[in-house]
Amino acid sequence: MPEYTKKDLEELIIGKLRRNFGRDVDEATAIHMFKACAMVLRDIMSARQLKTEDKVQRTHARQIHYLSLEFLMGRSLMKNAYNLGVLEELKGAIEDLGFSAPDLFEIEPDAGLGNGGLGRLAACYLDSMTTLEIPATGYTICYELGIFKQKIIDGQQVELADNWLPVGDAWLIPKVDETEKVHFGGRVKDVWDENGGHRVAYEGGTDVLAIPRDMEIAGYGTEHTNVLRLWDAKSPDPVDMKLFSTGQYLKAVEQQAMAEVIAKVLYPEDNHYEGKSLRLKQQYFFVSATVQSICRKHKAEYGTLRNFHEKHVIQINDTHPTLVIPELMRILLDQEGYGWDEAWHIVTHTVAYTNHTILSEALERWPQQLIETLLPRIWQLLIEISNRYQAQLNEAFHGDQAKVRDMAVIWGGEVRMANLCICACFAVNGVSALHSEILKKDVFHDAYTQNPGKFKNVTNGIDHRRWLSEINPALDALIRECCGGDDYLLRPDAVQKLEKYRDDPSALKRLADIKAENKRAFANYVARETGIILNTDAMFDVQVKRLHEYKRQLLNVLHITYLYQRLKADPNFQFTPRVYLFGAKAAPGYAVAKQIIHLINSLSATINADPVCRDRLQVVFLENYRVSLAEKLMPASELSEQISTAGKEASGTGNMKFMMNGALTIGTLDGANVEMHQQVGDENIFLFGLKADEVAEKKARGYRSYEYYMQDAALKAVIDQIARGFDDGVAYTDLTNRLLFGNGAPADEYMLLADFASYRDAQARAGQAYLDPKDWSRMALINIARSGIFASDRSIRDYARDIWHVPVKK
Ligand code: 26W
Repeated sequence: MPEYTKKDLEELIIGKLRRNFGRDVDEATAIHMFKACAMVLRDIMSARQLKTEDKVQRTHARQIHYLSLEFLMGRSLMKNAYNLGVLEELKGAIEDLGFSAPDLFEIEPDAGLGNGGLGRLAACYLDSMTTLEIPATGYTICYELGIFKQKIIDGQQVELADNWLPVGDAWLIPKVDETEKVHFGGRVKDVWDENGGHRVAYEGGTDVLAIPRDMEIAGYGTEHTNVLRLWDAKSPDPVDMKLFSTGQYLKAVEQQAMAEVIAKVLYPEDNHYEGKSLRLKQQYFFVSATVQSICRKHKAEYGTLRNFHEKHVIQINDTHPTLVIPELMRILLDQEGYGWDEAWHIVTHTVAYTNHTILSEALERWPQQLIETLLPRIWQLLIEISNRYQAQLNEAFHGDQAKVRDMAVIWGGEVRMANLCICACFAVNGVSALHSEILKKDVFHDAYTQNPGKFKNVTNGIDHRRWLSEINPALDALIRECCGGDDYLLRPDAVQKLEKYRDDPSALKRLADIKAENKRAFANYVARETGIILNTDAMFDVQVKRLHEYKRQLLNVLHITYLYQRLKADPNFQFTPRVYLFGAKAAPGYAVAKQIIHLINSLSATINADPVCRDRLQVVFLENYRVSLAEKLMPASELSEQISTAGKEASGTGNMKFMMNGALTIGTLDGANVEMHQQVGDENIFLFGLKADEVAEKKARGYRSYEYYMQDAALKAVIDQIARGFDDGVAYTDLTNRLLFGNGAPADEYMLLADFASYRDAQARAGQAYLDPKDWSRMALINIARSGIFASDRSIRDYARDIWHVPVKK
């Protein structure tokens, strides 16, 4: 029996409409209605959150603070109703009040406060930490504009602002009384008191207010409720009255504008570092507000920070929040008056670091000069940390200067954030088995030899309640029937029981029917939104993820072009009909990525208009790929493209979403694909391509893509055609020159040509397998049955056991 009946919810919604919007139901717009529903659920959650907070206080439990510049939350109405166990009641209430529940769910804007994998992972982890009853808080910036909205105009990406707050703020609770002040710039002065005690004082500079806007996070099957704290930036003075009264109107509001731009927009670069001063301001603003807030609450509770590290873990999500290290030092030294050693002990027993990428262009290296002017006190502390560490390294490596240089925190006028994390954190983890091995063997090898115990692995996971049960109700129903009820919602391993049905014709038929129905539903959606009619009889072959060269969307394009040429040359060419679906945002400044999007659209226009491709080959670029689109697409997908150059994709999490929804994977042995392969075996996945060590070896020996081009006539024909272009007359010689000659980068840096033949074979194997629907369905069932290990509940249990040392719900 749910705590709230349909009738209860109706009354609460009507009350909200009246009190907050001054309207009765018959005058309410859909937006009013959405907001009223959100606020009703918000109230339920916030009452529970107060109880959770009381309990944490009473039990003095150890808390997790998950710091991330990105939380890609997506929509929350259905999710929260689901977790609170009132989804059916809410739908009923909405309908009774004269609205369509599906339409209302569609009105909610995605909270797109992230770029891709890293941000979505943080969102899944919040759900699992809460469901497992871990006292945890997420922290991020309340960006006014989330990840840009993508429009495709004349085949090319155009970015539009994503102004989500006017509707999305229904979930947020401002906590003005918990405002913190963050200081920038100015000068540091040493002050000695009469006893010779030393203190620092600041002269000049500016303050920015950080105002929390809290989002409540409901767990599933528990009353435990956590919070995602989103910091908004405001100037302490609305206008500078002195300037204002002397007629300098613009100058008077300048400072306010400066403060408020900090929370204006999410940086849309994924896996690419740019040393922008505003980005550094964002990082420090967010980190400083967070640490101050944690310390303030801790002191109110315990009266001291001496036991801080016993009560808190600060998890650093990639290096973006690394300044938390010197910021906590600053508070302990300057505000609490602790000595260096005690402060350092507390800090280094509090912070833990997760690495999410080994791409060198993603490594953050902040220029000294930027930090020095923007954060003078932090700079002093960084120098001290760096000097002490360097002395330690000199001793440990007996003065081996090459090693000391590689591991240094400050070197050549730059602060290397990853090295700072390695130096200060009590745990460092990668996000898949392969990735964690590469960190130990390669990226952080010397640090690993110094302190092997510090290095851990936690393979990523996804919130299976959202990414399976909620978005794929038909599959959810099948699993419940086969696995003895809804046990699997809290015990994801229970999906294993599905495997008993691997040879049961009726179960396999049912699974195939579910997929077919989901394909039709997705095709209907695409038809409504775009007018494009997808061929639901063909295999849905899907590659959706950020556009990046290492992810090799271009390899997929090479292969589609190859199929097209075969068809043109021989209209009787036999192959399994495909609908190739792409979805990808390119960072606005990433020209090559934008050209690849343009190319996909050129190819798509040509193929879709060519009668020879009718019912056999279709290519569609889905505009504005985002969480809410992924939720519609995953249940309809049949082949999952996970084709990055081995060694480059830290883990991937889209791969797991596809697997759970019964798509088979075509992929390289990269990231978590390796562990997926371990689960399902050679027979249930389409592997191809060089392995990570073979990639490295080939590179070392001198890889020449041109030789593949010259030796494989089909490949040559494909590349030549792409260079010339398709029906729209746009030539892509920039891209093909990059593959053959480099154009500034190493030629074919990501080894598409080396993997092309192997990829083509794997595609053919997948096509062949699809021709036997029963066998395909059997492979899909095995994939689903063995996907439980990729639930984020498992990941969080790993973190809790191996890194955080906190208890979790049994
Ligand atoms: C400073 C610019 C920048 C921005 C974002 C650098 C790096 C990032 C992220 C760390 C990139 C990212 O999202 N990495 C992805 O993290 C996922 C979650 O662990 C992994 O599944 C993906 O493989 C990894 O690419």
